[in-house]
Amino acid sequence: MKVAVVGATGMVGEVMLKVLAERNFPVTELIPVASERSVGKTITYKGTDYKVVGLETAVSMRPDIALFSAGGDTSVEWAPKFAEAGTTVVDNSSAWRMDPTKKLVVPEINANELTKEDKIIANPNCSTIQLVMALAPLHKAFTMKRVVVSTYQSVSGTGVKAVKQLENEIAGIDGEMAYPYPIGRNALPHCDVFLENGYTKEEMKLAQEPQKILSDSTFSVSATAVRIPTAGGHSESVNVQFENDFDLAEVRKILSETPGVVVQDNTATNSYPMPIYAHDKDDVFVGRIRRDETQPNTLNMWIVADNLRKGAATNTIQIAEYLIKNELV
Ligand code: A2P
Ligand code: 11C
Repeated sequence: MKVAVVGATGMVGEVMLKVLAERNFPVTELIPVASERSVGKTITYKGTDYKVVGLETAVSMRPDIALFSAGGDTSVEWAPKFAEAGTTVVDNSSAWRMDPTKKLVVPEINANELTKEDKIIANPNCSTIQLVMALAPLHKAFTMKRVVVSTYQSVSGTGVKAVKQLENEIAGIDGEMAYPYPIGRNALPHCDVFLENGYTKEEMKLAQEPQKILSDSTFSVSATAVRIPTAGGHSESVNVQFENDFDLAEVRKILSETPGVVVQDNTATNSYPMPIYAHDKDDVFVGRIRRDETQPNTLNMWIVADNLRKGAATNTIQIAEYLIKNELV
């Protein structure tokens, strides 16, 4: 496969290259793509050097697959140009996620929706992916009615500038600010921009994307998204009300049998998911599984995943792997 990585010099792009190599993705020719600023720079992939090219050049090279993580504006303008040239685009930006003509895919849940006609496929938001990975099998078993989620999101979700802000604060250096306030020793109830309804864009992604991925609008999600000073890995406190009652042992069994989900839940040994353990792993970790004692049929749990891996690069590459395996590309 001729594979273009659009945004290859960025935070997610770099992880994409790492995950492609780790998983032995069938790359016959790699096309690293970035902005004009980076054209001509060298990227090393599996010991071979590749020159970064611009978007125009990349389209003319007609890759089989283009993995996009270069921001929404780049995706809006360029994904259709690649698609017209016959390339299948898997896009990690928010540009196409809620477009009714595009599929929004978490492979473990709804890759079976994909067809040869899908030339632009959307990868969900990082905090959505880890949430639905745990919710989907439980929804199947007990039917969700309402989810209340509060997130604890790492600075890597914002990008390089935010990682630098945290590092500068720790080192006591006055530098450029990615957030309106210090992030070290702080928590900002503010991920992405505020919207007219008082929610942030991140919170609305959590409210809307799960319904599309599960093809079901009979349940609702209410979200509060918070930025905390962790370097990598998003955490979520999740309260789920089901239509039907459940048994906690059954919940643990279902989750532990779900591919891509790892149950880490033993209070006797202080075993629970944490960003430092989820870091650099592809699984979604679930723990603190317990009954909400204030309301029938309601569960509390804690979900952690590496936002740059399963939340972004890994999920995108798993979609591409599915396309190849099923001869859809
Ligand atoms: P560049 O490094 O040349 O700026 P991050 O999300 O970490 O900020 O990375 C964004 C990625 O998207 C980088 O690889 C960046 O390239 C790339 N990018 C940003 N804007 C454009 C653009 N207009 N055209 C192509 N690539 C872009
Ligand atoms: C964050 N979820 O952590 C964001 C990052 O829509 O793909 C990814 C934004 C997106 O702030």
